[in-house]
Amino acid sequence: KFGHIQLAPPDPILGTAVAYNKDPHPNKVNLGVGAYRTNEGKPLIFQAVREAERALIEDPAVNHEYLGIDGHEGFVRLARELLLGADSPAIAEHRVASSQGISGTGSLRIGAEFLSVYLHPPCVLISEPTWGNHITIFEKVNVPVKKYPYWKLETRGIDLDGMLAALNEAPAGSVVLLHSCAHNPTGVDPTHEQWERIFEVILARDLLAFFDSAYQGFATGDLEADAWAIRSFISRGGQCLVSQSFAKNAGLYGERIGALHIVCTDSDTTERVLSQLKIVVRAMYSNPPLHGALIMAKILGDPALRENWQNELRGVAHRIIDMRRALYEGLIKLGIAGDWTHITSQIGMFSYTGLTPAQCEVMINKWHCYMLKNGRISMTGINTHNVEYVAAAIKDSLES
Ligand code: PLP
Ligand code: TYF
Repeated sequence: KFGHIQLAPPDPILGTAVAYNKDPHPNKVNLGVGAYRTNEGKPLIFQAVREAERALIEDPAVNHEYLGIDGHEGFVRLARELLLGADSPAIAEHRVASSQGISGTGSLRIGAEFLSVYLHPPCVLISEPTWGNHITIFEKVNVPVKKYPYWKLETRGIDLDGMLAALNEAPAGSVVLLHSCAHNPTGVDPTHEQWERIFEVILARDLLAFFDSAYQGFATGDLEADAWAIRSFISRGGQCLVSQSFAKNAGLYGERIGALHIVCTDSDTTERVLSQLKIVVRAMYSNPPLHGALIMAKILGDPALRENWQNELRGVAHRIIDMRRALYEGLIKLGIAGDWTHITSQIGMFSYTGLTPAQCEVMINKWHCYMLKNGRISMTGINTHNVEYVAAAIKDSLES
């Protein structure tokens, strides 16, 4: 029955972690997977998460019953307010259909399936480059995938003209996938003015925006500022989908906690949309996991815990920003050729270094600095102990 099945290639991102773990070299550096590490190279458990978990164990009202199909009501409400703003008119007008999702990926997946079944979009436009799973998720639900230009190598910045031209040429009804902040893998986000030009085209051409919010709080350290693009689009009357993940900003990677929000024009439509979204969920996994929802509901609903979380998150984002500066200064100190200001101007977890695949091979094979072959490094693997080593590795790779 199964003899004809061919071996699938490993995930190129998760594969770097496997290779890193196997390498016995004492100076090895993990610049592959986008997961936060402390300055000591360890995974971080947020204090607020620890406290929330402790409180949950003691709470006699907590049990392990099933959640509803659309998840934990308190979590979903608080998560939606965190993303869209507590004073969001769309929320006040009951125009947002929200369901808990299995982290960002699962929320993207139910959103993609919902679109495929109920809207039959001619295609989804995805940035070139993007997080690889975006492509696979839409392929799985048979929505044709097209790319819009995003990255301009010469400026190591955004190709806004290319992006707008692609949006202008897209068939009406196309879905446009947008990274709401901290673009993966480039680390390049549109400015507010650039976002406004993007939104003008989306609204004028009747396209449907699908925001992926995987890094709220990780770009600037400020949860409000990092939600600006989504809130701005909705304030212009835009309808959209938003997938939301708490993997990064609460360090809850393995708990798979997130949500999908669908912003509609009126409350009656919203009710019908949510009822159908629940049909999508029910056949896929029936109802979502509980633990992460309880943790986030506790943190978001408790002013002291919430503030503690936000402060620690700000520190995390600023450690990354500090490491950008340290890496940049390390490269300058070594007298590296060329302009490396993109290391400090890029935003979020990743830096798109501009290293060629051959130079990446030198980084990996000679220097044991594990990174993606497209030149992406995860800044979270850099710390005060290894930043000079990484700078030396980059300089040597360029000269090899
Ligand atoms: N979207 C982007 C752009 C990502 O980088 C990631 C990966 O972390 C995700 C979505 C989904 O992550 P998760 O499913 O762990 O929430
Ligand atoms: O891009 C990254 O590194 C993160 C983590 O299949 C990740 O988004 C990578 C690959 C994957 C799931 C998560």
